[in-house]
Amino acid sequence: MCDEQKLEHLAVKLFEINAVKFGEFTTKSGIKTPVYFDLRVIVSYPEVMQLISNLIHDFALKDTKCDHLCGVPYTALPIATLLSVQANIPMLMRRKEAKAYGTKKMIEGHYKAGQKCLIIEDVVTSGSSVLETVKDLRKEGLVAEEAVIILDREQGGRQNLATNDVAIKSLFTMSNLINILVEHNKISAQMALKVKNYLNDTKAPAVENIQDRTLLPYEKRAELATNSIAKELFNIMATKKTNLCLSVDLTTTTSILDLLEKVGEHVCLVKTHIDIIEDFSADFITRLKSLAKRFNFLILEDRKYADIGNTVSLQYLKGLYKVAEWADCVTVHSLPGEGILKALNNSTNGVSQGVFLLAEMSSEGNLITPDYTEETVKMALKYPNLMCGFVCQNKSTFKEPGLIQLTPGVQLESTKDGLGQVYNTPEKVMLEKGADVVVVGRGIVAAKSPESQALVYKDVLWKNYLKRVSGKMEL
Ligand code: S5P
Repeated sequence: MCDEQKLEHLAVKLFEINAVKFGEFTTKSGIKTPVYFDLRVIVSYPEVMQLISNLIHDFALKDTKCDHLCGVPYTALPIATLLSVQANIPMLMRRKEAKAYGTKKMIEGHYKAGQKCLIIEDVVTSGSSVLETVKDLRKEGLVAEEAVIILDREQGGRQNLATNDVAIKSLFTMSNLINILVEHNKISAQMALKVKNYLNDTKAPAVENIQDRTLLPYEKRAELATNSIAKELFNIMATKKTNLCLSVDLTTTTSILDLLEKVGEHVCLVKTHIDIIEDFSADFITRLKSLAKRFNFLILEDRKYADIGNTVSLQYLKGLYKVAEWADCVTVHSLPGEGILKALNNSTNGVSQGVFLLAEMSSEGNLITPDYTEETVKMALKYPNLMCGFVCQNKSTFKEPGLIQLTPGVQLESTKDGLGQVYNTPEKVMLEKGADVVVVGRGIVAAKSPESQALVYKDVLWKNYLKRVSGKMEL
């Protein structure tokens, strides 16, 4: 039998075992429907199970590269199992509910973040069940972008899944299943028309968009980072339980070092403006580096380079400050074009370095446009080994989970500073604006007690981070 014939045979079989029924039915949600699917019954028919698994294998698995298969619970589980054995691709199992004791794991099996998982499902109507599984897989850092299904009811599921970056391949669409059944005299042309009209009139509701890097925990994102500094920063955040970056905008070396002695344990990153220091010396850098080591934080020089590649390379490597020798990462404008990234990429002979590209600014009336932001992100994605992430204000700016959103313009109370700076609250930047690392300057350095204020910021930021990765927040 050729595949076409096998499909026809399967369609007829599904009809004969009552896995697909025609008449007057009422769904769980109270909607009347002339067609009803119950593929749970197929477990009673080994021959049908075998047929489905062979067809999916030939149709979708033979030429697909994936590391795992995962069935959407429960109907697709036995099919996924058969396929896993047949194609020799390891399976993952998604729980429907977390265990009440022990690990809270939703995905069982051995896997690594970044691996690709193909989803298997029986019927797609709105796509919400596939999406539930995608969500849990993506929470583990797995790549879930493809689903193979037996039947697409053609009621909007394909589109709903596409908006969440999931492509589906189906053995049958409802229309071609109906056509086969008419051809084999299983249903009348009149019934076929009734079903087709019903499908046209009854679309499934749109589903939520879960395409959201901010739902992943930092330790998973560390595994997805392609730049070594970004990886280290994600890991520091996860171990120190802080995503606070202190902007030490002070003008003397002693004031900076004294402050870092007090707050170093609360921060993951220290941001400097090295050219505002009045008594800069090489000794300052030695002491700064030693604090970074002792308290386990990284150093970001906020130089905001914005010249042609050659000049930026000299500014980065030479001069009084020799930034390349001590800064783990630097901020860079995309304004001059790609040459600036090429120059930095070539500048450090394999020494770990990272770039945060400015895609948006916090200041009022800044001239960055949405097009500029989009082009900046595109430019950055060409340099995966160099890029730590973006200095930006919005979750939608980029979606790559291995990159970091560094968001300045944060204070507990004030909303502006009189010179154009605009502030958001820690809660807002974490829950609405997608910040990963949050930059606080004067909110801490100008406080009566910077030490206790740093702790306040660290705690409120971490509380909101936990809220968002636990999924217990409105998105
Ligand atoms: O858009 C931006 C980008 C940056 S890096 N807006 C900013 O405010 N910054 C920097 O973050 C700015 O240069 C300053 O060092 C810090 C914010 O300081 P604060 O005192 O307003 O919290």
